Amino acid sequence: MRNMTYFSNKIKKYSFILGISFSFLYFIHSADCQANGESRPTRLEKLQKRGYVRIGLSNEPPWTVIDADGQVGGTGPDLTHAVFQRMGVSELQGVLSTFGGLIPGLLAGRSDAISSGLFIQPGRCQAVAFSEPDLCDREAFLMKKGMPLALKTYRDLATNSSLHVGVPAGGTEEREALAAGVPASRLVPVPDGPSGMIMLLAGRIQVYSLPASSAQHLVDLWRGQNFSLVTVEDAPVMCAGTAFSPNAVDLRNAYDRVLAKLKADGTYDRILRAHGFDPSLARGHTREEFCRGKESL
Ligand code: 6CS
Repeated sequence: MRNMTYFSNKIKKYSFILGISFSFLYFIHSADCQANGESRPTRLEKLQKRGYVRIGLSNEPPWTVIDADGQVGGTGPDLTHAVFQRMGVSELQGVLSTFGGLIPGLLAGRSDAISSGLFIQPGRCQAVAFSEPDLCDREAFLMKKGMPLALKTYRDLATNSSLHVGVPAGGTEEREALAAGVPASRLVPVPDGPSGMIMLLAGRIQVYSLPASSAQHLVDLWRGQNFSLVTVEDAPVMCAGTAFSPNAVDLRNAYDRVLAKLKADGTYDRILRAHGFDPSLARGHTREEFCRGKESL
């Protein structure tokens, strides 16, 4: 018994001495690195060295577009690409996801940022670090032509109890509809635009609620099928930002600095106009306002 205690004390003593020695060596090494001007690379430096940035996105033209050959484009990715190119990261790779899977994918490290028209909202600001606002839009309702009801607001959807309303799965429209009093039992999650159109045609839903630019794109794509589009009157203009992991605020800040330069030199306006977005909407508004829960622009 005495031997056991003797050896245990010895082990404790030598562990303590070893611990102190390693800490000292680490301290000397760190001080040496600092003295030689070496420090741990920043997230941006790591991306610059790797040569590409991975962007989480859903396929929702004109916010995001994925060609038949897998090429990534659309307003968000084109803008994000321009920003990262100025930051010294030349290539942009897309990581396709459902809308609801974008934030979990970012937090799990499957992407370096989300550029998919993710609206800046108080709840999301708790989970990710948004850039300053980039793309803004109104909300719209898509319906088959000939809909006998005059539907202009989410409140109209709440009061017409026969309606089933399609909403992007994991998107803001579900939150807006619930807030206006539409019961969850009448909300139908829609995985993507074409599915929403088929659900409208089949009568599974009578209204499809989504951002106006996405709705217009679908109407153009399905022209001849007699869909009508209404701009929602009781929903604010929403603004999206590029989202980063909460551990990557340094990268987000570097991104914001370049985004501000592109807003000033005309590049931002050119990219947004090329995709039919209004560049004036985000101007003068901040992430801070939307994270606080700004009601309307
Ligand atoms: O951020 C959102 O919740 C929404 N943004 C877009 C571009 N489409 C779906 C979703 O509603």
